[in-house]
Amino acid sequence: MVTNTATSVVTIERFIIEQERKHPEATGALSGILYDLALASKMIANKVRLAGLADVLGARETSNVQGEIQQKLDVIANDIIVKALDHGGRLCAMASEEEEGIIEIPDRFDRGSYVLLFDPLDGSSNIDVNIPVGTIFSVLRRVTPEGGVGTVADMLQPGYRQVAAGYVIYGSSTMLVYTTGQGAHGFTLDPAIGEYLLSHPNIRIPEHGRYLSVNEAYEQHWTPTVAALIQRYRGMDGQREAMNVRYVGSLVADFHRNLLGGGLFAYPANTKSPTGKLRLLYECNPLAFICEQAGGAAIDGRQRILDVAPTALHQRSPYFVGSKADVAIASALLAGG
Ligand code: P6P
Repeated sequence: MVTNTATSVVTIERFIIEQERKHPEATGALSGILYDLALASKMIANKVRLAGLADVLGARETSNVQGEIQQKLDVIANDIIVKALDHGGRLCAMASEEEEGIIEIPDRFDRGSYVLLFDPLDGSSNIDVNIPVGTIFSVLRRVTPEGGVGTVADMLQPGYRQVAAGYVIYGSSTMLVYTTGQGAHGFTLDPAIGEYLLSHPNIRIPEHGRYLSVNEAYEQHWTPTVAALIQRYRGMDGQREAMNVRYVGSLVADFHRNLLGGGLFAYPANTKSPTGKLRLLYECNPLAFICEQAGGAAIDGRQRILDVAPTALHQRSPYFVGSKADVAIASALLAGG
């Protein structure tokens, strides 16, 4: 008898269906959102891969709500996601880093029970130099009456209410990592067949990190407590073995490396960014959900990120995310204020 040692081939669609079957009450709407996001990410991957050739590089003259010069690709990515998800009848509204207000579902389409928040192409300032960029998304169940238009109230929910979250990293390979609260799972795109295949089931982040991801250029802008914390991670006070500093400057790239290999990503508040730089609703919360599902943790310096009660769509937050033991060090030191 020949023992079959081949690794089972599981597409993301098959995996989503199997996950849905664990919830008899599921209507399939959330699964449909995930299918559509996977499709949109394949289309974005195609644009990112060809960026150098198809003259979509370089900044447009327009800027987004953050006042950042929009790279052509992040506008293209934004539109791909909106058009892939606006007609499925599963969402009642969307919100994007690239758009100041919420994105309504056109009257000609049915409105569903969920809202989608996303950063279509995070790290887009790195596009021209071929550094990995990413898409980050978060799904919440609406809190306004079914059937009506979605409102900002549907978006301003604490992160622990997320029903799904994920990111796509457009790197040496294209990977989609997502959670619906049943673990964090990674899928690698096989471009030859255009399918995402399960490559990293049940991701677990190591308890202690190898890598420290922080922009040390802001050192003189940190509070003394934050500076002491970073010194701790550097092994300078003898309380912890020194971590290797790895900082790409592209959140999804830094987060993904730390998720798989163990590490801590820190974007503290500083005098230039007094509330931090990263956006709570569509960057900090989704990555925190994934990280906790993988056994890690995420805080804003005072509390669990997923417990923060949002007050504005594009609000920023200080952010410490990664290996649980290293986030615990930040909690202990920063709790002292
Ligand atoms: P800084 C990219 O612009 C981004 O939003 C994240 O992807 C990244 O982690 C961060 O900003 C880098 O910010 O201030 O270190 O350049």
